[in-house]
Amino acid sequence: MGYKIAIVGATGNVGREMLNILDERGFPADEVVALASRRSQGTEVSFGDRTLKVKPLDQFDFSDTDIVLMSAGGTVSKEWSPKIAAQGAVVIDNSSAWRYDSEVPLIVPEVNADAIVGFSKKNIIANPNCSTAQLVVALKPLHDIAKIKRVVVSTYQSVSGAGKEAMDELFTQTRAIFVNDPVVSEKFTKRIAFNVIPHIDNFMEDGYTKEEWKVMAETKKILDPKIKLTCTAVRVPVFVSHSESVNIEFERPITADEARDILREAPGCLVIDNPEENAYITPYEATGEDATYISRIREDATVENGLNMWVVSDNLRKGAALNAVQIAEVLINRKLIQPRKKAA
Ligand code: 11C
Repeated sequence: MGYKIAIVGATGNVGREMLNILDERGFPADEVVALASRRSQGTEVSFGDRTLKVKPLDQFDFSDTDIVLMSAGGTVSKEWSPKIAAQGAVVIDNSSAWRYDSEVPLIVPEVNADAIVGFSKKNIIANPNCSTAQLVVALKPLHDIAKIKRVVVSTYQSVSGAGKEAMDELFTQTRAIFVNDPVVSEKFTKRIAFNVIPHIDNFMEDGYTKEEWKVMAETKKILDPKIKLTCTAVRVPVFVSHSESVNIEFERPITADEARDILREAPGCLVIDNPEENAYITPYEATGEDATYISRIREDATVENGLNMWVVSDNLRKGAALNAVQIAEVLINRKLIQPRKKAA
């Protein structure tokens, strides 16, 4: 008997990608159900060569569902994850609603898969913010070797992180500029076409944005609470894939060559780093791929034991849908869940 999986938020950017990834990886599911708000009832979404009709979340009985991949935002997750978990399904949530709860593991399988065992307290597992996921995949192998003291990260985040309407806004504004139409900004505070915006999520009292705070808090929870991290998060006019400029200070010496060799062997990482041949990654090239790409690895002579690197990954895949599916695979491969008895 295989598993019954439900996707909540199946019509969104990440929900659709979850369906693609379940299909691509041959996930051991006997049944996959697409759920969303009543507004999307009857909408069709693709699952491999099949089409699924979207069902309303609030009318669905989860009592024989094994795993729920949630990508419907924090408000829906706050209300629905505990209700679904109480019916015995394990919720893997993509929002920030549960990430900082000490009874909810926050998991990136390449980095802290062992922490997953804590899931049974609430039957909820949290998926990190996209900017955090790719960052910790690249930091973990280096931290294991040379112990990271401090990280300075600047992000260059694609508009898909802000949802489908934000992608439409970049497209519409770009077109409007070419045909001399008025440029309207609704999803972003400023024009995003041919611009960059140093503002993602809400500003907090200390002047940082919530996005910047998330990268800091989540890296500590997933990787090591002793790491000091500061972040500037910036939206750029790119449709998919987030890029990050990462400056790292280590406790022990590590050369760029050593870092390159370590990252070449590290799970989830792909090093493309030969500047003489213009071999480095860009977000356009990382889109649709699963890896966290690392380029431009070089020593930073301005600090003791310092390195710089450029990290790029598809924010809808490793930053969201792929990571969630990988968490589900850890649950299954480690036999932490068994398929439940299905209604006849
Ligand atoms: C963005 N990183 O690019 C955000 C999207 O906490 O899961 C994901 C927000 C989150 O806008």
